[in-house]
Amino acid sequence: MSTVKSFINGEYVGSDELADVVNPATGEVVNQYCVATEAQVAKAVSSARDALKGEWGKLGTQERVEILYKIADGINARFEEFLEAECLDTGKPYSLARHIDIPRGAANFKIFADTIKNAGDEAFHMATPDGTGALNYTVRKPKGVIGVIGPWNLPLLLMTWKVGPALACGNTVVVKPSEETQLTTSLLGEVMNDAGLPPGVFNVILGTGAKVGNALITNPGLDAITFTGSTPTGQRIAEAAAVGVRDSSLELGGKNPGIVFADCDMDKAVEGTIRSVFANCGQVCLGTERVYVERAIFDEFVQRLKEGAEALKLGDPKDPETNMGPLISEAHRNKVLGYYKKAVDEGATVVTGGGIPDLPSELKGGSWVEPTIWTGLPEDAAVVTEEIFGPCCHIAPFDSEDEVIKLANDTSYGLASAVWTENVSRAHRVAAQMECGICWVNSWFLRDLRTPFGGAKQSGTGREGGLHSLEFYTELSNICIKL
Ligand code: NAD
Ligand code: 6OD
Repeated sequence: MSTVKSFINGEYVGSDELADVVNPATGEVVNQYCVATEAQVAKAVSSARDALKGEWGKLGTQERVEILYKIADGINARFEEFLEAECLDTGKPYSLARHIDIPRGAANFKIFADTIKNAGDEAFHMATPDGTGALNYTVRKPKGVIGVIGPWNLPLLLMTWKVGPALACGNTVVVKPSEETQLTTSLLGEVMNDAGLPPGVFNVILGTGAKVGNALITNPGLDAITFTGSTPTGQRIAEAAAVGVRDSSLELGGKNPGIVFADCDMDKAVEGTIRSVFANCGQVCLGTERVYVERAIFDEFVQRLKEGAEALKLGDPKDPETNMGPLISEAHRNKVLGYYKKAVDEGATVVTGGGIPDLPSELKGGSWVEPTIWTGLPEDAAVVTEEIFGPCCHIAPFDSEDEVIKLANDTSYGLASAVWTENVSRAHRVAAQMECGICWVNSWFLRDLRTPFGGAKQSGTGREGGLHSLEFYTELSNICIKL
């Protein structure tokens, strides 16, 4: 058992208030963490501000790029340590974190180092009445001290997705990871020191959202806040950011549709939908929770999805055969099981699952639930409208393209959608009408990190990714020179 600490001004700092860290696969307390005090939150922000004015603020782009490369190499050099830490905190299968979370966590530093290195500046010649003209050109400056607040589902990946571009642009950061999953963010402090990042550029404060998160977002020393998490917390963060007219970037929840046309490649559609519903135990903001299937193939598709769900192997996260882990916590399991009950109360047909799986005794204390599929509910049922964030979906039939586009868009969220069809004209036509930030055709979770990422409607504001991240993390100045 170790004690996880905040990382402020290049040093690990403890506090007298300790909180337990539970392994969601077993329910055992595996670590403790020191809750950051109010003074430590303030110190993290002031250290980040001081660092802007120090050595870091004087580095050129190429020097920052070299440090970012070293950070990526540092994560890769300690790959197994990051992997163990992430899987202990989240309970996710090693096979998943080995291929997605940890490599992406490292890649986020390289990608944004390359983005800033290759970003051009705008320049415009303008006419003037005296005929000599003027030259306008833009200069990118760091925005300042950025508050980064992360969720627990892909902790390292989603935190570095923000910290990578923030540092690439010359900002300093104060990161508050989710109270459920702090190990990899805290560990990153050592990597930052080893990479030669000056003290105060990267700070981590540990604690709950209500206490430590709130102390951070209400600290006037932040220049902008970037957040990944639920829609209600996103609204609270936007309110806090409005004080002082600070910018915020919000990546929020989803209730994403999957649309399966009769002209799909059935094998691909089934395999892709299984992944999009059950990957990471359904705790992926981009995951599918509503599946619409054209009536001609409805029964076959439901049967095949049922077989796929029942073939998933739940168990020890270290076992390479395991492809589904537990939910993040007992509290989240209670929420998900509440939806499982509500679905039945509202008249669902339970195609598979709906309860707690029977697992070996050492896992019985964990937050496990069965992969679950329902049919037969009306569109206004709770499990069809509300984000559950668990391994479950409702499947409904549809009869026409126009009908399914309406059904898919009839939600207050707008994060992602997946369309399964082999008809290329239909693919373009339907994708263009999806009201969301990303629409996949015949795939899911396939992402070029240079593309814009974010949500429509209540799934968020702003876009990050590639050059779009630079827009959030830099303050653009125009210089106009009269020639
Ligand atoms: P959450 O909103 O409960 O918590 C996210 C973070 O916000 C945590 O670090 C938490 O401590 C902090 N927080 C909570 N209240 C706060 C407050 N008042 N002030 C400051 N910080 C506060 O979300 P979660 O349960 O960690 O994550 C699940 C949710 O995140 C789901 O809704 C999911 O869809 C969403 N999510 C979205 C994306 C995306 O990219 N759009 C990615 C992952 C997760
Ligand atoms: O791929 C990403 O950058 C990203 N933001 C993924 C979000 C996953 C949500 O759980």
